[in-house]
Amino acid sequence: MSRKNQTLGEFIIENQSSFKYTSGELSRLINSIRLAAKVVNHEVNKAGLVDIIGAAGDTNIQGEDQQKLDVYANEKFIQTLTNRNIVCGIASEEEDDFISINSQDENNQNKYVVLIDPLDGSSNIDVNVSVGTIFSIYRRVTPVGTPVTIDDFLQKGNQQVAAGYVVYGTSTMLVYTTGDGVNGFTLNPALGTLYLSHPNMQFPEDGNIYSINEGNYNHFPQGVKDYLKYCQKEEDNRPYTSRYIGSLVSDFHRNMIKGGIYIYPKSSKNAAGKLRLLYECNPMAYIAEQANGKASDGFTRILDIEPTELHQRVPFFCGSTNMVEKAEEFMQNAE
Ligand code: P6P
Repeated sequence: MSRKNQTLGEFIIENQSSFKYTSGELSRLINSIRLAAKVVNHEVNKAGLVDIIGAAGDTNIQGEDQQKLDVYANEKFIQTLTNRNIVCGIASEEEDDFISINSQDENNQNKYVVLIDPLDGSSNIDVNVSVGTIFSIYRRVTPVGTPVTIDDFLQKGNQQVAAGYVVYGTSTMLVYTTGDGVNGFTLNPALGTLYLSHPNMQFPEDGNIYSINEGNYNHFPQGVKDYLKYCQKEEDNRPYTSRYIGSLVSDFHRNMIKGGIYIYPKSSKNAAGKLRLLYECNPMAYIAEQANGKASDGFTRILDIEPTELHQRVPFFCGSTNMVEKAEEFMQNAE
C-alpha cells in the first residue's frame, strides 16, 4: 500500500507486514541505508567545495583509482551498518574481502548480509555528473551466531531479499524493492526527508534509447555489433537514440522511466565485461525484473548465474523486456 508523498519511514512501517520475513530487522536495515545515503549525499553535493574530490591515491581490488568520495562512501556505509548492529556481514567493491560483523558472537542473531557498490560511476565525480550507490541484501545461509563465510555472499541473485540504489543526481533518490514492486523516494534536502515520489516504478515494455560505450565497438562480440546496427537502421521506429552517462545507476534510472536498454558486454579488452555480478548486476537485475524489465548476460538470466568469486564480472544487458530480448536474439544468432 502506498500513497504519494508519504515518507520512507511511513512507507516501511505500512508495508512491513507484506514482507515475508516480517522481523522488522530488514526495515531497520533499509533505514540504516537511508541514513548512510543522506550522509554521503551531503558530501557528494559539496564535493566541488572541499578538498574531497580527486583520487585518494590508492587503487581498489579492481585496480581502479579510488576517488576520495569512494573511500568516504565506503566508510560511511560500513560504519552505519556496523554501528546499528543489523547485519552479520558486508562485502564492498572497495574491500578486497568480505567483512564479518561480530558474527562469531553467538549473541549476534543478525541474519542479513549486505553487498554494496558504495559509489558507482565515481570517475564522474570530478566533472559533476550523477553517481550512485548500489546495494543487495541476502539472508545468511550459514548458522546464526557463527562466523559468516564466503558462502553467505556467493548466493544467486534470485535469493536476494531486497535490492536498491541511490542516485545522487539533480535530485537525490532512493529506489528499492523487497520483492513487492519497485518504489522511488526523493530527498527533500531542506528537511532531510525522503518522500515517495515514484510509486510502483515499471520499465516500459519497449523503448528507443540504448546505452553502451560505443568507443569499444571494435572490441565487441559480433552479436552486439549486429544489434547496434539494428538500433541505428532507418526502419520502423528506428534509429534509436544513444544516451550513455557513464554511470550505471543514472543510465538505468533514465531507462526505467523512459524505456531503454543498457549494455556492458564482454569484449576483447574485458573478457567477462566490466560490471560486477554481486553488487552491481544482481541488485540492478532484481530491480529490473520487479519493474517488469529484464536482465541477462546476453544468454542467461542474471539472477540465475551461480557466483564463483566475490568480485567476478559478467556481461550485462538490462532494461525494457522487448529490447533485451531483441539484443539476446542477435547474440544467439551470432553464436
Ligand atoms: P566505461 C562506472 O565505473 C561503471 O561501473 C558504471 O557505472 C558505468 O556504466 C561503467 O562503469 C562505465 O564504464 O568503460 O564505459 O567508462
